[in-house]
Amino acid sequence: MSSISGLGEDEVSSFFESSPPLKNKEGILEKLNGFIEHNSSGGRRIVCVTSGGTTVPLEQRCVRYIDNFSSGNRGAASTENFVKAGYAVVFLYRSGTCQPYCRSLPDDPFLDCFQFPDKTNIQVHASHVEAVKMAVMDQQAAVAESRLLKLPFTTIYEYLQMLRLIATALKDVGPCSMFYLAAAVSDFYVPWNTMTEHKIESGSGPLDIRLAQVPKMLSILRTTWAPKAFCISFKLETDSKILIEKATKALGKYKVHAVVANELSTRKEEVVVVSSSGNVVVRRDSDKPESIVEDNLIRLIVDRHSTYIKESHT
Ligand code: PAZ
Repeated sequence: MSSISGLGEDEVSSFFESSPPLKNKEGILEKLNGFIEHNSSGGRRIVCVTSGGTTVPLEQRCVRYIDNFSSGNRGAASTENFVKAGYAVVFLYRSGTCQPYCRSLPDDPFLDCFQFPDKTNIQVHASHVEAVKMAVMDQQAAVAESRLLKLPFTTIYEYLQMLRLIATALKDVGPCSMFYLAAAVSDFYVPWNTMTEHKIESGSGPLDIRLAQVPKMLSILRTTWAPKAFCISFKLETDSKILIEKATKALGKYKVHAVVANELSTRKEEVVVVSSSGNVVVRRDSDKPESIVEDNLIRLIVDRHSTYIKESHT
């Protein structure tokens, strides 16, 4: 059943009411409020970057789950660029996915980066010295200046509860706040109260699971949680023929300020920023080997955010 406003508020309420409570909610809120207070009182812009995929547990004592694809690379690279542009970043990320400042480290950094010349010393391999030095220095600087707050999630339940906490905590920051929603969020889930507690038994033939649709939280974020925030959502497709059409539809439906459209196989080379002022293709500078698409993307988004803030004050 939908509410009169058509936003599906009933579905949203029942999603949250039936979700398992967020662990350490008070601790998260305390960190979040301190971070927002520190940065907003200094006049700094604050962006919430979401990153990585959400899981959908199939059992309450979860052994099996459905996952959404995302390495977290986009969110991590974008976070670095936002910090460079002067923003404070709440990095809401899937545990175990790519982290800011660690993109140039090997996948298993501790095992690959270090060596023991003797029993009491540890050294970084010459081949990784530069990458480790930059990762440690940049990350420590961002955290020491209170410019980076990392909050991990795993399940769709944790992600949406944390997004709501962040959005409502940022409400008073108004136009100087931004949501940059690069996480790959499940469209379907098993409602907690219909989920079996224990591991699903095998051996009795094929498994039938009925997945419910995850209520669309983007409308609620825009209208209720943080209506004055600048909001960028993402659209991923594997069929390039429908990508722009889908992104344009999402722009109209959720009233976000722009939708970043990307195709799975080319997502590291180019994206299209779809907005009411037209579509802009943003590419990686292919003549510069170090260049990543997020360098140009964040420049454009920051520019658009500046215009939005100016217009909000007039
Ligand atoms: O995390 P990653 O760098 O591997 O990929 C980024 C992405 C494709 C998940 C992101 O750009 C994106 O499109 N997120 C939204 C996905 C969606 O449509 O649900």
